Amino acid sequence: MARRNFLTQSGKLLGGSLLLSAMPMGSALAADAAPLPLIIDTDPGADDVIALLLALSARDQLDVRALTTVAGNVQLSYTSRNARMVREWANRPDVPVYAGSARPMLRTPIYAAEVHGAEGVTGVKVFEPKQPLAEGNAVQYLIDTLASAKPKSMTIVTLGPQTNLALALIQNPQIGQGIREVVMMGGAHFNGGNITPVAEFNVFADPHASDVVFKSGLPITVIPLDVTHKMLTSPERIAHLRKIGNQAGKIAADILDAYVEHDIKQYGLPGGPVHDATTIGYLLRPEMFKGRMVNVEVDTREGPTFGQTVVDYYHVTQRPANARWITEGDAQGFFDLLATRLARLS
Ligand SMILES: [Ca+2]
Repeated sequence: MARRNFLTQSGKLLGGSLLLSAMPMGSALAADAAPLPLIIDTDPGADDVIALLLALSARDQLDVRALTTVAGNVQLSYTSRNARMVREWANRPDVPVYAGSARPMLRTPIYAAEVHGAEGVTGVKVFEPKQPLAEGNAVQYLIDTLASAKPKSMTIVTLGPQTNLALALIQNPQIGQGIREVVMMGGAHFNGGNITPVAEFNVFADPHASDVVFKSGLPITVIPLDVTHKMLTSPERIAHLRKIGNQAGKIAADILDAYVEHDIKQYGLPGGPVHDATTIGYLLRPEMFKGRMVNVEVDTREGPTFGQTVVDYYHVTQRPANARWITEGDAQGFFDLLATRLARLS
């Protein structure tokens, strides 16, 4: 983003004030603002695929500089291949894909193949994409990019375990200067967990990494299970995607038809959540979501609460707020947005 645009955008948000430190958390951009520069860290993952299609379809609002991959839903070789696959589906050869961490920081690796399929994507045929990975590691890419970025200019979206971002912050804490906001899918409070009774998968898969992120002092917005489990597919919503009639709509519908089956059975829900895509929905239409500033701590102790996000929702401690915790979203608005956006792809 050009310096001039950045100032113009800030000026609008702040009623003429250029006090960037006073910029509200959340990603509310003026409709005519320059596209938001961002990096998406991801572990595709069926819902990651929908999220990436949505993000890559929104060139007018999101300036996706790179996809960085991490082991999570499946092993790194699959998440990296799947990210390149989505890039090809979305016809975005301009977006580099960097492979990152193959293992979490400390814990034993875990995967979620029973939800996402052995190779990470449900319902569609996987293939080897033509375009290769970018040279270099995702962690180094984050360090190099964020250390030299304009102050508070880059949004980092994490859709999987936060290993890459945590390692980058450990190796060079100065990179925080370039970050406008971290928007993460992860955590659970009111909803309960989806991998243990209290832990959500992304945080449970690398709690030490999320602990680093929550203690970083960076502006953080969290899209937890509390909201994603309220924004569910329905047969009509999936049919609407299929009716778009293009490749992206068919892929999304095929993936979701297979992916939501597990959640509908497991949780007795009328439809399935599309966790990661909800996060991109928040970036595109933040006014559709509600939440509050809270203190979040991650339990990194071995035991039944390992990987739990401990959320002080009612401010019963004096711990300072370190994140915006989203609890409500406009489900129909989100699925309408998804259909409108995917119609722009081929
Ligand atoms: Ca994911």
